[in-house]
Amino acid sequence: SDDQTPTASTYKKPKLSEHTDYSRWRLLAERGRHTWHYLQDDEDVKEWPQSFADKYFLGLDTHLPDQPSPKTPLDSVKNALEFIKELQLPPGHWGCEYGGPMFLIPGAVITWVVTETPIPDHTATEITRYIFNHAHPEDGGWGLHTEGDSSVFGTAMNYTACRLLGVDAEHPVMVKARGTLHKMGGATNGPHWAKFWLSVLGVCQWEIVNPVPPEFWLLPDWVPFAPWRWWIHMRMVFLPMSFIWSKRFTYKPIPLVLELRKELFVQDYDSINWNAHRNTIYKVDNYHPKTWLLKTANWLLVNIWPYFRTESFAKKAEDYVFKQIQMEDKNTLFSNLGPVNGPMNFLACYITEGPNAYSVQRHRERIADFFWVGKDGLLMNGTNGVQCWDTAFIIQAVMDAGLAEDPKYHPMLTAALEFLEDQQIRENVDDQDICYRQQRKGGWPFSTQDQGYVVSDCISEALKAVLLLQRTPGYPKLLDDQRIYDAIDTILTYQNASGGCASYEPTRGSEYLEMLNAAEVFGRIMIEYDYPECTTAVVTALSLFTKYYPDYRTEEIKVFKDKAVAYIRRAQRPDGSWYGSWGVCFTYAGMFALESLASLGETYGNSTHSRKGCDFLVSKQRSDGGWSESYRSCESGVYTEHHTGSQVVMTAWACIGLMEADYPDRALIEKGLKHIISKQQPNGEWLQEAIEGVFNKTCMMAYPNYKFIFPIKALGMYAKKYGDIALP
Ligand code: LAN
Repeated sequence: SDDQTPTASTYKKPKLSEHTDYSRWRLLAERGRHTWHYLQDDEDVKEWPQSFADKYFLGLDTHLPDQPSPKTPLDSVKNALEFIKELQLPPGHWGCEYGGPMFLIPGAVITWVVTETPIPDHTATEITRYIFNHAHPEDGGWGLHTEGDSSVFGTAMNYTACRLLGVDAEHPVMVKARGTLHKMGGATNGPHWAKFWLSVLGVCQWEIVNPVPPEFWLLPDWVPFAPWRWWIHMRMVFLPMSFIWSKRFTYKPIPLVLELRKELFVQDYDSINWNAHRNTIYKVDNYHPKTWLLKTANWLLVNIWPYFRTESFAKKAEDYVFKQIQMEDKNTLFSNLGPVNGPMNFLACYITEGPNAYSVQRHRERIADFFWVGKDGLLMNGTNGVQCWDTAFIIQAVMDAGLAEDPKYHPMLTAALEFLEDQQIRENVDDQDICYRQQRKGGWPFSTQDQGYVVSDCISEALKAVLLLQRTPGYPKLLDDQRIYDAIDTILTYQNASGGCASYEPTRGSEYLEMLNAAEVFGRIMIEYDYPECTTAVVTALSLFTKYYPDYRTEEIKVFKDKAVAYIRRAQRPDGSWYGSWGVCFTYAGMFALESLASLGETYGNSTHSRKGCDFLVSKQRSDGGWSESYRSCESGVYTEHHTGSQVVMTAWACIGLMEADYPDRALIEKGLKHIISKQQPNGEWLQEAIEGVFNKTCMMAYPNYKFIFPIKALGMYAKKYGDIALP
């Protein structure tokens, strides 16, 4: 057929080497923005020396001296602070490799290729190194995330990325992965998002993609399933995806695309009935099977709707959607909400405005912010960074340890405070109601002000850090009262009728919307839910605020807190646990929930909820004193132990929760803390263990700075509570 004829394009296969010269990589941190640079010129290498942080992230030798061996909890904290002090970046914040998801790089690579964006050899080399390093040790495929079982999503997408980056089809890694892909039924068994990206590239045909009609965006707001009601990550992905789907954009059939058509399927490309494979899916990919309702809707959209879909109405929808895309680009300075909608918006701009448009240039620059060079290679982070979130936690951890007034930590904390001051969001977005954005003035984002999306708990944690630090003697008061009130005003918009708080916005739609969840690989994605973690951050921020500002919106805050904690009590399971959505899993949520209860004076001694919560955690303590929960808990909803043994981060979470609740058996907490200290390295650091975070039930997310933050917090809390004594 026509589209089997190879066409010339500017695609140039990158030249790969085994690895790059690590001594040439540098992280540039401008305000919060991160970009990695590979210095090819020896002069530049001399002029811009590699920092401690660069070396640490790259896994190079950092030569930090051994610290005196710790005798007390605070000794251990101080050793750790010596280490993380060195990791602070020039603008005052902390960063890290923020990996986990294995479906992000391929979206970016496909976008680069189809938008004729050249891929430098060093970039291609390090991305393939990362993908190779994360192939499944047994079957050579890739999973949804770095610790997951091989799936078609992971394998078909990463295989394609490697080939586009210049890996030969007969390379042993490709041969093995292809074998696994074929065992899983080939790319026609992929989930919706895989079929989408492969159709963009021209390896699949669009009939295999279940419909993504942009017309949805024209629904009136009152319609119960209108997109503005969806969880923000879903609607912001659905937005450009619907545009690209409606355009049926397909890349030119360059020779490599024709080769991939031969490699990714278990049958001859020409014999594939694409429409018949819309719903075929491999079992590992099918965490959330499509409901009868969604299947019916898809059937109608495929078989009936085309007879009614007029060109002019489709055009109207596309135009409206593109306008929304442009608002998202403008409001985030082209950073975009995340690493999925970022490349898709990029492609939508390319389709509409052409290869040299201003918007396309800006996307080409901005996509770099998601990339990070780590010891395993170049990866795409889950967000454009963790700047505000980790910085707020580090400040709080030092405060909890009572060390903020120690002049030794003064420069570090002052710079951190200045960073949070700089990153506070000062205005709402333009046309907030038209683009359905949440009030954000006075808030903080998870990553950077440029990205600009505030989150209930990110505002709260940053606000706590600022309130605590700028009232500590010796620190400047950088935020005046009005800026604090702005933060509170925004926080107070977040409560749901249930009393709980969600993430980016209060919940806007019904749980029934989950029936329209089309991304088979994730669960609980369609709407915002109440989260014990987010709710706790808000409750504790409000408590702290009222302590310092007893007269501002006092009554509302009291009612808010009471309702919020009532939600926390209701969310407790009969066994005393809470399910965590953003960290693994019952241990993480348990820590927060116990803190919420404590903030209203409910502790082990006087509250059944607190007692049951503690008893649950205690029942999971291991004989070495530590805790060790596996990410499998998140998928299954049942507490599951991790096979690798006690984990420092989880042990810290459990100990913090128990201390918040005034758990009476101090020896039990001491045993946990002793485990943490025993794992500390002579230079003050802790080493990375199993993955700590999660989203959407199935996808794991690494939080590398948690191994510093939570041990410091736990040890510091202990010292404050019981005195800085050698642990028995
Ligand atoms: C994050 C990271 C931070 C996280 C916390 C602040 C910890 C949480 O308490 C609230 C939710 C939030 C902000 C969050 C939401 C979902 C994110 C952005 C992520 C887990 C990081 C990556 C993930 C994003 C959805 C990844 C892209 C994948 C899609 C399915 C669109």
